[in-house]
Amino acid sequence: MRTKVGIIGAGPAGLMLAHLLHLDGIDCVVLEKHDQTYVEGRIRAGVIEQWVADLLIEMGVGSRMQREGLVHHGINLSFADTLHPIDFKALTGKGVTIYGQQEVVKDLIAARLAVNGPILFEVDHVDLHDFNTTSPHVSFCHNGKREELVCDFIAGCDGFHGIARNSIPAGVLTAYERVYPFAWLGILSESPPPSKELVYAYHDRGFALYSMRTPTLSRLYLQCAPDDDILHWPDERIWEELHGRLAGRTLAEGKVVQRSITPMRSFVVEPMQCGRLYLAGDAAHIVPPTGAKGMNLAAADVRVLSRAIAAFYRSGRTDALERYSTACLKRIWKAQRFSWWMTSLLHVFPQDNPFDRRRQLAELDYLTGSSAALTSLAENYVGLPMQ
Ligand code: RFL
Ligand code: PHB
Repeated sequence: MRTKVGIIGAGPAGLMLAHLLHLDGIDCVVLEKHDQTYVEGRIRAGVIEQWVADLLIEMGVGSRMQREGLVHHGINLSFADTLHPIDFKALTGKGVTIYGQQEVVKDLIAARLAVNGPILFEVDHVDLHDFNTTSPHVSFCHNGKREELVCDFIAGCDGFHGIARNSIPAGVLTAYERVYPFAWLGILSESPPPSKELVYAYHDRGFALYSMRTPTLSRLYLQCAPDDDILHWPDERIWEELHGRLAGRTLAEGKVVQRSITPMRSFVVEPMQCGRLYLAGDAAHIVPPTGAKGMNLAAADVRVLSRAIAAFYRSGRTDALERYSTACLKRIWKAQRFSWWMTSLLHVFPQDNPFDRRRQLAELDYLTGSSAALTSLAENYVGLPMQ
């Protein structure tokens, strides 16, 4: 098999890259470890920055999002028994769209299949070769047969636990990491959310987030211990904590249809490339989900990468490809800073003492009383401008 770009992973990064390249007339093959049902059912992100929503529409894959997505113009912060609305529209003129990541993935897979774009599910034993030459190739197993994909470029879009980053020889990458002393327990519940806008709650019992997918389907999160076991969280305990951490609103309970625990980390590798292998999305960086930036950063990386690859095929120029990491990392580090700040502001850190709690409350009080501080939160949340 031969193609121009071999893409490892059919998450948001790999699928968006495939469609952007297709729109530029550049062939690619997507290789995915799991089956289509699994990939389309994986429940994760929900918040799409306005420029990403605009890009999906421009790419011709945004019509269902426009129909079914919920446009939000703000969030609420909850602390000291009070709910504080923050109006992004008034502060920045922009908003965000709430639309599940798995719906974006379904729309992108449908678009890929509609143009007969090659996408192989359930591939195994993926290995990357010779990416320090002009003729890299990927070996893998599919339907019990060993296959070889020869390409000009490889895009490692295979997430944090993928193989692309670890295929790069030792000493090339520098990793920067912070692991947080807590995790998020997330549920999907067949019940209406407690507020029209998302609620981010700081509470002595720990952080909680009240989000949604539709007006009758809630996505709810609780701060829990990093080594917590989902078996220790029967429905009654989950609801008791969700009620207890929410100020001034009643929360309807519903059938819990999904539950999982996600560890929290900040992680970046530099550079995000080695020869003709380019890392994009979670393969290169992880943010704690408090800032809702992960999928949006994946979109930013692949927009930069697709343009650099298109410039190469148009004119033979390699300068944009050489600058790929530098161009992406400026935005990534700002999103890291924002995600770390939101996380530090809203979670209870086990090692904190009463002074730290008072300082956190003072910061929340300052934030909600200062239009300068609120504008800073709002412009980061809705997404900093793309260069
Ligand atoms: P993905 O989505 O992990 O996709 C990687 C794909 O690669 C496949 N793969 C392989 N394929 C072939 N060979 C191999 N050896 C392979 N190894 C892996 C995998 O099966 C998978 O299909 O990475 P990608 O595309 O970079 O996308 C990143 C996003 O998924 C992630 O950043 C977000 O989900 C993060 N995130 C959020 N992001 C937002 O922008 N807004 C949010 O509101 C938001 N909330 C969240 C989140 C992530 C969460 N969790 C569960 C981590 C909330 C949560 C709870
Ligand atoms: C979600 O709806 O899943 C969600 C919303 C906001 C976040 C993280 C996740 O910060």
